[in-house]
Order: sequence, then structure tokens, then C-alpha cells
Amino acid sequence: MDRRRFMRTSALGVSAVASSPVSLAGPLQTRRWPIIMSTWDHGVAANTVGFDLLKKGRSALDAVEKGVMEVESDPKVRTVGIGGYPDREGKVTLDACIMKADGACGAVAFLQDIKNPIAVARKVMEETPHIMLVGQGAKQFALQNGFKEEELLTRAAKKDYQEWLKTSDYKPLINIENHDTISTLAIDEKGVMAGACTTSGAAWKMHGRVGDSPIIGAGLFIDGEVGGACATGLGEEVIRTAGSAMVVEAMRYGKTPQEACETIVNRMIKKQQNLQGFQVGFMAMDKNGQTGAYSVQKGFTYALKSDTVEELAEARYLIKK
Ligand code: SD4
Repeated sequence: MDRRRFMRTSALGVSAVASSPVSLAGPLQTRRWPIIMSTWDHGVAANTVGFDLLKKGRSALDAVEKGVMEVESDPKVRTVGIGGYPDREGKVTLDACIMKADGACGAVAFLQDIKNPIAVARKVMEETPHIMLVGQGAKQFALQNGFKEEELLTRAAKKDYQEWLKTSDYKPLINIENHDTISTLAIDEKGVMAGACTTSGAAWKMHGRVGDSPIIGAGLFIDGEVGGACATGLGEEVIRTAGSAMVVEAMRYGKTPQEACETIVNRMIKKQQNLQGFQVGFMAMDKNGQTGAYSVQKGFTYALKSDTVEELAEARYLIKK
């Protein structure tokens, strides 16, 4: 296995036996939490913020929300939040969702001018009878809830857009460099899991296009009885296979998180024969904090942080050239 690691890395060990009455983990399972895991290299920044909150006794929900907000708010990250690549009309449109172990969830899609879509998604979950708000309605809801309207197309993103306009070359297949959604899964001190997923979506997409990231069951799925999973990469393929929900189902029926990610990538590949440049990665965590990750192509990295492990690793992958 190809694994790139840095910082302090040590093996996950038996640290305690789950005994909390509110824990969703079985009483005899090995406790591996608090733990947090995020997609891609920028997952390190999300984990730093999120793990700090977990250690202060805050909920997994707070940890995943605040963790990914760190990345949404960083204009240097070109695939999430402010500074994200725009669509073919030069508009930055954002998608995000958040989910708790008990099935509560919220999402926003095609949201413009608001840099932290994940916080709006949480508000949708907590303050409305709905799960998803989109476009103008999502923006109106955000403004009513105190979010600030901001220009999300930074100077750097505008420059790239103008460069892109010269050819306007749009391929719906993924370019591995321009798709780096942040998804985060965490289990808090009480053994409760939550997840978050947020993105500016595919660069140069059609105006109005929404990918998998805000769709519960596609970009993210959490079931406290089993665990959680999230996706990154070409959203159309993830939606087609109900990706994250299927990874969780595979765990429900006995697969480890690693096996579950591999099973669903393999299933996806059976349906989609055009593998040129097409990347999807899944990341999974079971309710005990065991983790796994797998992608179609080389290059999908994820960051993991707990009391005993802090690493940035490259996931195993299917297509060996
Ligand atoms: C999308 N899945 O909009 C997102 C993009 C992505 O890593 O994940 N990038 O299709």
C-alpha cells in the first residue's frame, strides 16, 4: 500500500473500552474516539480545528462543522467556499450538507455569495422542517439568519476563469486537480458520530449544476448504528451509485470500512467503463472509529487525527497503470 505520512504518526492502540451509556458503540468494542477524518491535504486544517473542539468535549457536529468552515473560509483553497473555481458563467456556486448519527440532516445547493454553506446547512437542519434549500431560497434563508453576503470570486479565481474562457474547454470528466471537496467524519467523547461535506463543485460546470456533495446518501451518509461515509470526485458517478449510503450499507452487512469503500468503487467501475481521468474517492468510519478509504485513481489523500494517530495518508486505489 502506498502511504504518505507526516507529522506524529503512531499505530492506533487499544486506549479504552467503550462504557459510556450514551455511546452508540457496542460495549465490547475497542474505543478509538474521539477521532476525526477529512478528505485531501486540506483535511489537516479541518482536523486541527475539529479535534481541538472534540478534546474540549464539544459534539462531533460542532467539530465537523467548524472543521470544514476553516477550509471554506480559506481563499487559497480553490475547490471549497470563498476562492472556489466558478462555473462557466463565472459564478461561484456552493453545495454542502451535514448529518448526525440520529439521521438529522440539512443541506444547501447552488448557494451564491455566502462563504460558509456548511453553517447554512446546519441551520436548515436545526431551524426548518426541511432538509435542503437551494439557490435564491437558500441565500434568502442565510441572509435572514445573519449570514453576510460576500463576493466569493477572488482575484485569483477570476484570473483562472479568464484563462479558461480562452478555450472554454469543458470536459465533464474529472480533472484530478480541480476537485477537492472537503468531507469530514468525526466521533466525539460520547461516542456519537457526525459528518459534513462542502464544495464549490466541478470547476467550469454548467450554471445550475449540482453534484453529489449536498445530497444525503450520495456525498455523505451517517447512521449511528453503523458508521458514516463520504465521497469526493466526479459527483455524477457518486449520485448514480448512491455512493456514501451504499458504503454504509456494506458496513452494516459486515464489511470493514476499507472493504466497504472498495466494494462500492468496484461497483461504480462496473457501470462506468470510461475511466480516463475519472476520479472518485470514498472515506468511511465505523461507529467504533475504524477507518477506510479507497479511490478509483491514484492521488486521493485523507487526514486522520485521534489521541494516538495524526497522519496524512494516500488512499489505496483501483486503477494501476
Ligand atoms: C462534485 N463531488 O461537485 C464534487 C466535487 C468534488 O473533490 O468532490 N471534489 O462533483
